Amino acid sequence: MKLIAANWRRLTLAVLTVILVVSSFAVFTPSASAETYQVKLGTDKGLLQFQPKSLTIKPGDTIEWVNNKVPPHNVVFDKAKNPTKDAGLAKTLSHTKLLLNPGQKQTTTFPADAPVGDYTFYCAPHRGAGMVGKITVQS
Ligand SMILES: [Cu+2]
Repeated sequence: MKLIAANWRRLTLAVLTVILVVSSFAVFTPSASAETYQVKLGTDKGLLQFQPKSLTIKPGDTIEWVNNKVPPHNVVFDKAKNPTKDAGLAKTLSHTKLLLNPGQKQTTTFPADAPVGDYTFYCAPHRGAGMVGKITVQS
């Protein structure tokens, strides 16, 4: 009888351990709702444009900027062309440092409370050449 009790206790412990391990995975697995999108700086064909030029995302999503052809490039969000004309937000979304080498990456994560609407961004050296893009945030 003692032996059965000891085995039962050991089994209970094993089951509890499995439950703990499985539930910790559930807690630490990031939620599947936030997405990451890639935007190339300079098209594959060597045009002075973002590829893609426009993108629709949700608050909390991330843009990965990948320096591609005809550098240098940067990413500047226009402080006058976002839903609430928020200069501070435009600044935090921007990467003004010029990327010189193909393959360099930067990321911009839109805050979970980012206002919905259109956000215009440009590449400072090539703005005049039309290197302008738009992120549309939808709820
Ligand atoms: Cu550029």
